Amino acid sequence: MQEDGTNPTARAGEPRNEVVGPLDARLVPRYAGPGTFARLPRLDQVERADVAVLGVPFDAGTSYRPGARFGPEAVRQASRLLRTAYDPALDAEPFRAQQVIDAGDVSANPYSIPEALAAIELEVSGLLTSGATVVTIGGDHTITLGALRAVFRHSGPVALVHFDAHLDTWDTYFGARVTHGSFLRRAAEEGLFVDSASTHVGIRGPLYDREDLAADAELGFRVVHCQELNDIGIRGAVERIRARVGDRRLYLSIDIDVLDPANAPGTGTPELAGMTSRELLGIVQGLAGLDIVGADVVEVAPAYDHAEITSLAAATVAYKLIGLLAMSKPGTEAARPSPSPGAPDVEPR
Ligand SMILES: [Mn+2]
Repeated sequence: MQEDGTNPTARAGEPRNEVVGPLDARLVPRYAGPGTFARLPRLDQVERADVAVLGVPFDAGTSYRPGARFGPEAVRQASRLLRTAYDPALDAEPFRAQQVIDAGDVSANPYSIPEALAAIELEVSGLLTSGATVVTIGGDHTITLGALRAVFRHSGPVALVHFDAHLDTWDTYFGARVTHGSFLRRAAEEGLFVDSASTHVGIRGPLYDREDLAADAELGFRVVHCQELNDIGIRGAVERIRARVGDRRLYLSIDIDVLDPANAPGTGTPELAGMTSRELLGIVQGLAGLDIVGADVVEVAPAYDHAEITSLAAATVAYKLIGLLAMSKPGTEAARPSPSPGAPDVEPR
């Protein structure tokens, strides 16, 4: 919105519904305008939201490089570069098919992981109750536990697809049970996901112990190891993930360190021989049509980034996630460029 109350958003031609989109980059330069994700409206500028982008600046769960607390702002800044209206790879209009907003940041206590997680859970729960699906921007990976708890309360146990170089199912660090390397074991103990439907994608690198993979498998996870992509490719990875998920509700958690350090240097625990950004986007796009009830992109640590490589990767992945949500929502057809002849009008949601 502009100060005079007019709305210079984001579309050529007539609005199809009441959705308030991002600023139109052909009218307001992408380096200008609000600092929200993709220059979207804020929650208080719309009546309701289908999708909320929520920042969680928090990094007290990190085990090596700190700094992911600055991730949400870096991802928002990098998201200015996105051309938002139409994604040909998905044939989707992510910000027209649904009302997407930037819900700001959770005020997460940097001195208390339990209090931070409670704040995250409360915030995500409130958004879910209001009818919005939440795409969380971290923050270190610990924050996913708060989001998963909220999604569990709202939707029950979900299938979990976890993109990461690391298992994140270790038991403790220095006696601490909730960290960015152990939150998934806590999530398993709490029954937050369906263990027979969950997959790690992109795992690689040396481990603390020979038994780590077996201990992880006992929690129900199956793994698409990063090295397997050499043989099975994007299509094979997508097939394996989709077969595991089935028609269950799905939570997608994407640690940006699943990318190779060349594609994402600005992260807390980089790991060599990772995915290319093309592979990651290809696999994520391959999950179109699944019933996504929550998602996050985490572990951008801007102090180690160069030329916004990592934050742009995270912003683009978040944009893809929002595109997937547009495709999994009833009413999507109304936002397609060419609705099939005779299709009934769909009310704005
Ligand atoms: Mn992780």
